[in-house]
Amino acid sequence: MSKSILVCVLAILLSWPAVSIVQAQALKGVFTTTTIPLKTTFNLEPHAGNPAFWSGARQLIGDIDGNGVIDLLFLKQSGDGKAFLVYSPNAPTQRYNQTFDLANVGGSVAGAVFAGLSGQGEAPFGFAGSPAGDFNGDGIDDFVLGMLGIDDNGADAGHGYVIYGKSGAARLSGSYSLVNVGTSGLPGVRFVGFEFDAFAGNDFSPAGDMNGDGVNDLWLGSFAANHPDRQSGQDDSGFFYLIYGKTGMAAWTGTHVLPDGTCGTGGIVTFVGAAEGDAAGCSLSGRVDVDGDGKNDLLVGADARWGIGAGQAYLIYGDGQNHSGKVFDLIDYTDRCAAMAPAVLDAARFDAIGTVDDAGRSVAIVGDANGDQNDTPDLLIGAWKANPKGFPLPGGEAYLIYGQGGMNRYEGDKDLATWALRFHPPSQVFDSKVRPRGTRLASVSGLQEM
Ligand SMILES: [Ca+2]
Ligand SMILES: [Ca+2]
Ligand SMILES: [Ca+2]
Ligand SMILES: [Ca+2]
Repeated sequence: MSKSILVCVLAILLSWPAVSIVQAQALKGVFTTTTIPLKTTFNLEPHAGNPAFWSGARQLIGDIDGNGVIDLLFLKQSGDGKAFLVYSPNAPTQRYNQTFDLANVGGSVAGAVFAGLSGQGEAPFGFAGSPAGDFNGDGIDDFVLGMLGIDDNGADAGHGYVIYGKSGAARLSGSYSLVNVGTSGLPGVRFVGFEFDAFAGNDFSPAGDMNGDGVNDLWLGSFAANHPDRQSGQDDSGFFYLIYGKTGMAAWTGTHVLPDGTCGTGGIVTFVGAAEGDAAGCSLSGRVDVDGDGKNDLLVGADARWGIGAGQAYLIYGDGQNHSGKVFDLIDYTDRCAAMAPAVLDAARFDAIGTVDDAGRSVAIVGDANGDQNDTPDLLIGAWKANPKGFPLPGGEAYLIYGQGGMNRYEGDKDLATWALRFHPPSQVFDSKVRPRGTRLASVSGLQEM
């Protein structure tokens, strides 16, 4: 497989109003240039309050209607939250140099609108979305939405909703409520955080096929869940999950509460953060083979926002095995469920430079940024509170780590000060209008050609 870099964005430093649709809330995934509507303009729905409450995410979400062209997702955090799925027309003449009004999505603009759940406190905050790949194996791409503040299973337990794409006349169109995900009204599945303040659904990433059964799998974050050894209610080590996609009659549907760290939940692998306050799973980027062994890997942030705030990111190498029901602890990457000969993951950890950097707040696996032609993807890690120049308020910093494969792949603990190329802003850019969730030099984004 030949990979070449298309886009490697160390974006950011964006303040309202420029933040509108270009804010780099992770353009995750693997897409081809011919499918991206590069010149299309979208008018965001006006909001009476603070217009900056758009999450600003313009995501390439996958081909959700199966017409061969990648579709787009826009997320809005204000009010009760909304997600706008916009289908890309087949004809390039219809796709480029057009202006669309998102208020017309589901009507004159082909697509569908998904409304959040009202009356649930912080429900809209953090409304996240991501491609899911083809999670039910029917040949059509699916996508996932998150509402981390949903109170269904305790306050702020959180939800992740996988919504299955459909093609032709059956494609999703019009308006939907996320209440119906997992029913015949809106085929898909709802995953629910296992406890109050778990914040499930804070982030996602498509995983590709991690267990070799031919069906795409999904990464799901729950970045304030408490470590199973320390159920103090204040621990917040964070969890993330690998959920294996299933096909045919076995495909996921209905509602499922995510595992709480106990062993044996079918179809799901649990990963628990190493230390109190780590926020493991705060950002996830997968579906790319970093070390060149033919198996997809994961870059995951644990920015320690609930703790001391130094932060780190883990690179976890996929091994192609089925780990259904296991619980891996990031302390030693070892399965907590096996009394004898437990499985151990291959992994590396990249540690923050400063003590309050929140390193790992945003992560992305990107193309071969240094052009060394070794076909090895590179890594981006954002540290939104880093302040290397000593500004009155931190401007943030981003780190580029050149990928290494084969015998040279990263193992063990690595210091970002040694291993990363550092990018920081020339002047302090803090702006009170900037969104609270990552517009300093902390959001990182990448795009790679297959
Ligand atoms: Ca499409
Ligand atoms: Ca599908
Ligand atoms: Ca799979
Ligand atoms: Ca790999």
